[in-house]
Amino acid sequence: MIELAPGLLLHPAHFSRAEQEALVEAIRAVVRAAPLFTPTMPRTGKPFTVRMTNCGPLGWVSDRDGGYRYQATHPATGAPWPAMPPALLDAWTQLGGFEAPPEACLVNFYAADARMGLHVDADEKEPRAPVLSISLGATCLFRYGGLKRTDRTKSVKLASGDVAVIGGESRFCYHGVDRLYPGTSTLVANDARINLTLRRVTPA
Ligand code: MD3
Ligand code: FE
Repeated sequence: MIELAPGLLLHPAHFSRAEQEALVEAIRAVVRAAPLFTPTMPRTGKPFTVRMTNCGPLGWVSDRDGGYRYQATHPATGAPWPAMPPALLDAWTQLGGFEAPPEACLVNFYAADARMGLHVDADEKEPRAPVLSISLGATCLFRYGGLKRTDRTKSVKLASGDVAVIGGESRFCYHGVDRLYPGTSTLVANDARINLTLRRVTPA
């Protein structure tokens, strides 16, 4: 385990190749039940380059009229989100260090040219709970800074099987994904990357 910043813990290669393959299979089943959608920015309606879906009781969505929010149903199908795979709940129990279970697993699907701009995860109402992030597929260049957008940033590569736990003083730090590195993993086709973030949304 590496402490990148106070409360920002990186567990390199936490998941074995076989465990990563099983996670990808579980996420494929989630995507069959809850198809990937393209979120859009509040007010402007500008599309994200990352496609998303969710599993668990709540899911994160965003569109021009409704803005960023958690809701119990898929924005296109209206169906409840599929259950969280047990392996994800196990990872939260092992690494999350928080008494109550996660309520949302946001699935981010990055095609080779997708990015995520610098932002803070602030839509959750349990600030004591960490965000647990699982990287699968292509290595990415991840950027993280401080509590202000203008604070100096550092960068770290996140590889397939790595888990980051973002809590404590780092929970509301700015972060984003600058780029993917092609040819770094055979786990997901076409140099794509999948990121899973487990979140506690309501007060425990
Ligand atoms: C560092 N996802 O979905 S996860 C997101 O790789 C998101 O897809 C990125 O940011 C991804 O909101 C990064 C890791 C992460 C999450 C929250 C953080 C890192 C963080 C909060 C503070 C600092
Ligand atoms: Fe984030």
